[in-house]
Amino acid sequence: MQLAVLCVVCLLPSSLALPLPPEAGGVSEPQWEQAQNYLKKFYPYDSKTRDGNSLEAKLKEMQKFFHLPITGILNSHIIKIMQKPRCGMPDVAAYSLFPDSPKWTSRVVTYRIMSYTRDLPPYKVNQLVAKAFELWSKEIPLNFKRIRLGTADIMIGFARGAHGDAYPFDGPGNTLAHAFAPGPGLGGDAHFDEDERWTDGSSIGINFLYAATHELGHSLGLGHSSDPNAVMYPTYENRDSEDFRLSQDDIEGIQKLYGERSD
Ligand SMILES: [Ca+2]
Ligand SMILES: [Zn+2]
Ligand SMILES: [Zn+2]
Repeated sequence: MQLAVLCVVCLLPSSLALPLPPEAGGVSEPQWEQAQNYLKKFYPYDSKTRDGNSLEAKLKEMQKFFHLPITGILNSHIIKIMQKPRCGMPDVAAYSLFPDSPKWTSRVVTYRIMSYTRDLPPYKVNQLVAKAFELWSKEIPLNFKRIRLGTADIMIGFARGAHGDAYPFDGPGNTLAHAFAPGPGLGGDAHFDEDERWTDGSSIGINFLYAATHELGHSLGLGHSSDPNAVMYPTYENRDSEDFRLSQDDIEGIQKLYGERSD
């Protein structure tokens, strides 16, 4: 399971060099802690550079990803980005660690919704998940079929805290959801933090259609994009749910994996 393998690497704290350079002053102790945790979590491991595992290198990776000046120095602007609610998957191009980009090989991919949120009626969740799949399937020659029993390729659910995989959720805010790249078992599965307040756009909260479209992008094999207009951008931005759609960057990414839909 590709992401599990990746995260075994990222969860080895002993291999991390501490701390950031002394210029990193001007941030409070809790912010410093938060920054270290953020960088360890979302910039887990870079096999390409020799010092890719130092916090300074991770900070530079993050600055590059967010199109900021690459200084390796922590400041209040970066802290602000770190405090935004976001997806729980790392920003490093995870799949580039492996020779083959994982993808589904059958033309029909099944999904099952295992558990629901108390924030939305179940029929609404079903509708929004179907819509999220449709946004992707419009662009690629894959069809998604919902099943109600048994094991589906993509198992979808809401959970809080520790929920049976190696990536416990963290209460309200910060990590909103995560999903696994295509593969057997946990592969393709998408989990949403039940400690968030989920909305269909009609009230305050995290837009579930947006989050579902993003997570299903991972379920189909896409990593994060550094294009702020992309659905696959890692931080959550409030979007208009009415004319919400994939960006050109998302479409190019998914078609690179699966090709174009011909009908
Ligand atoms: Ca959370
Ligand atoms: Zn993500
Ligand atoms: Zn999970």
